[in-house]
Amino acid sequence: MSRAVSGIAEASWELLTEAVELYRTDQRAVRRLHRQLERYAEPLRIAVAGPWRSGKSTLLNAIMGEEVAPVEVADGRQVFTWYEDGAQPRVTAYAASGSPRELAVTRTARGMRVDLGGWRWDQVDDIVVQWPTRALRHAVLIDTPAISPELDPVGGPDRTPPELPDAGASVLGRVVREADAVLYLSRDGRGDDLGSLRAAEPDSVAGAAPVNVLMVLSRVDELAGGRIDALLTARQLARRYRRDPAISARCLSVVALGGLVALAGRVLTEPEYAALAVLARLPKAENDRLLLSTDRFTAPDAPVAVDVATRRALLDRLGIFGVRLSITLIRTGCDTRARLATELVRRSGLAELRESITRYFVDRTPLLKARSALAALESLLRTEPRPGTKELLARLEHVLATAHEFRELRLLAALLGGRIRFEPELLAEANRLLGGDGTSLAARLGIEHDATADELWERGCVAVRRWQELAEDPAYGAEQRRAARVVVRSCEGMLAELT
Ligand SMILES: Nc1nc2c(ncn2[C@@H]2O[C@H](COP(=O)(O)OP(=O)(O)OP(=O)(O)O)[C@@H](O)[C@H]2O)c(=O)[nH]1
Ligand SMILES: [Mg+2]
Repeated sequence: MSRAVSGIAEASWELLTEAVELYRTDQRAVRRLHRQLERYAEPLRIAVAGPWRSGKSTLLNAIMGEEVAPVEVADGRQVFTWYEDGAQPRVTAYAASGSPRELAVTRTARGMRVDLGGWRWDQVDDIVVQWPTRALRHAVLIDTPAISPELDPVGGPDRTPPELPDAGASVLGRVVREADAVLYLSRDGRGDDLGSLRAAEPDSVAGAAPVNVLMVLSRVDELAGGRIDALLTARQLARRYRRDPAISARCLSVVALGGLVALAGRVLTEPEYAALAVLARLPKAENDRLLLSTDRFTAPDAPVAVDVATRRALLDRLGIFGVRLSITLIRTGCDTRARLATELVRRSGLAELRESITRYFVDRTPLLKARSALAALESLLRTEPRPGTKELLARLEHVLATAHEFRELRLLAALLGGRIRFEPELLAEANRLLGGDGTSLAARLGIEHDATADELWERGCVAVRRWQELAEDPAYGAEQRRAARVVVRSCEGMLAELT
């Protein structure tokens, strides 16, 4: 843990332990606080949230590299499904009352079906899936129920959403209380629910540290009418959104993901590849006709040597865009299952998503946990006032306002959102020094991982001088100079780590 980060972790821990003392006569409050303290030792919790059918479960599977999600729950039930690392696959249900219960599981083509064994669905709040995979080593992923009934923005055969009685507000409330960070999926990039997510947080934390959300443009293969360059278009769109102040004020970054293509790449089988290869051998004109629509592709009398059941299965696995893309890729050199699978994953945007999760979430684990703890403490202090809570609240606000780690994140967001401007080169450097390209010393100083301490020191000194000068340069406005001072403080923190 870097020195800078341990600062905020310690400060928040201290406030929580003082609150335990303050509320010692209130068993419920003390339990709440202890639960928060326990979370410091647990893995980071990342919720996958978003509108109905935005691709949440598919994204989870793509990350895990297996079709595990969704765990089928009764329609309309607000169950959170937690995926955590475990030696053996195991599924446990948790209810508000009663002890946890291990569930029998059947794997289905689309995830897992569980047998509640005598419990009713309305008794279950959480299902915990332990699954042996490296992807869960540093974080717990939470599949959450839809928070709004977003109707298909791109047209298509989706059925109508189930009734979501007040679901949005209650799911958002739980996401805020229980997750440290959020992957927010949106098919159109509007992110209407992001404002509600902020509104569900206690005021001081929401205002001082608004940055624990990554927006994922999802199902992007359906953009651009499913044209072969849809994924590329989506990446450009994500880049544009990143620079949009209205969006960057609400999330750390925006990444584009073709979830279905990513998952297909991770689980593609030899028979699936073989069927695609047969299609790829058709004359191009015939292929184009066949792939004009899903109806044509799955027509029983289509003149192809791949039976209709297999074609339907390919469509389920890849979507019409994925089938088109795969055929083009096979034609242009992806001539084995492994090559095609690798190329599908590469084009899907999965690597960028995973990198962003590492950079913005996993690398900032202590900070995000401190943020969660402070949010929980703030809401307790506000809802259950007693002598002494006012003072503690003031100290909490002081920690939020002065902790350098939060200042860094606020400045990063302001720079990304264009609210504070510098010349492009300086902007890129500030972004890097503040940890926007990764929080390790090497990443911040823009130097190879195996750099010596002397090289790092040298770089740090150059950076600190440049930003000190900038902080005093009258050619810059007050806001820019203030920003430069925050960058100086980041550099000083790095130099302190090197001594
Ligand atoms: N074309 C395309 N379809 C996708 C993609 N991701 C998911 N889908 C399809 O969209 C439907 C919903 O996907 P899910 O992953 O279950 O979405 P969800 O957000 O978990 O849905 P709910 O939990 O019901 O709100 C399924 O039929 C998926 O196959 C994608 O990247 N591209
Ligand atoms: Mg789902």
